[in-house]
Amino acid sequence: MKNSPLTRHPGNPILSAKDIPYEANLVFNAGVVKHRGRYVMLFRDDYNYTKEMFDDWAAGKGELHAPSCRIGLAFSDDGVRWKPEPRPILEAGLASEIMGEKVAHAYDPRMTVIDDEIYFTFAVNTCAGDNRCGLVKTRDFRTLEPVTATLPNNRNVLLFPERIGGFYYRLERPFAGDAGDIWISKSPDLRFWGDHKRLLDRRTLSFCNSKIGPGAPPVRTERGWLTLFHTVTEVEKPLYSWETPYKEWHSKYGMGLMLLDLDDPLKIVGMHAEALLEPEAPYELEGFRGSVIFPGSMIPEPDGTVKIYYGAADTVECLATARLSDLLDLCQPA
Ligand code: BMA
Repeated sequence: MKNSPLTRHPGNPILSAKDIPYEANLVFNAGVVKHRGRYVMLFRDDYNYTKEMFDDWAAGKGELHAPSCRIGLAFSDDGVRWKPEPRPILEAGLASEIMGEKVAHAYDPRMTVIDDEIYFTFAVNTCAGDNRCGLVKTRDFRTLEPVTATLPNNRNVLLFPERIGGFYYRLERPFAGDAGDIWISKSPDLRFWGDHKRLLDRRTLSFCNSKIGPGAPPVRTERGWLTLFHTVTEVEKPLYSWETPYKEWHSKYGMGLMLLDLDDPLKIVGMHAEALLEPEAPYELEGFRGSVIFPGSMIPEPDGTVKIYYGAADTVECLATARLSDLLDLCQPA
């Protein structure tokens, strides 16, 4: 494999459908935090959506239908071995209440701890035909307190873990027309967001040719806020996907890395000039949508390493580790 400061965990995938005690077919795109001494994971569970369904359809035997997406919860003492809770925590019904309109799916959670409180964002597909992001606060994952929700179309939102100059900050990816850049905005109270600014223009990156989106909530380091994002490269040759021959898949997803100014996160102070991780392992290349790496969290550890959690092939959840100092050294002045 390519020379990278990242090490894929030998036990990958660290969570997949077989580990879930309720109906699950694709378990991926998780958000993870360390809170009060244990690791907490929210993961996306697509169910009622199997490879057999596509195989049967290709053999002229069955019908194709869309997946149902919901969000599950798991805990871990070491960040590697996970114990999923017996039930999902957020399905379309509750997501509709939170969003104030009927939604069909809840997916792609991103979690942040601020002042010892857990917040998470999640994407929804609305029955009106667009996508939005909700933000909730929770103590126990049983009661989800709605905080705010975005306009469409915006399904990638994540929070900084601290106020900066008295304001909360978030990264997001509004998605209109063919635009798909990373934006930053701020809020006095997590509800009302303003001073929006395009933070990273995808056209400035040499290692992708399509949209980008925020991936892991920023981590405070001595050199700046370190954050991961996802990048999309459209390729000519169809990539492996269960959907083929129904629909070809041409989008390769990778991981980018950048550093933002600690006091003024509207300034990019460092950028890794190439992808930090690209799909290469079998579990990243083969699945519902092969060649997809979708980062959702980066957790700094006391020994100077970080744990990076990412969804692979829209099918399983994986872990990679790196030395924080190696990642910082990769970020060249922007
Ligand atoms: C994005 C989102 C992600 C998914 C990715 C690749 O647009 O829908 O949930 O992992 O596409 O299919």
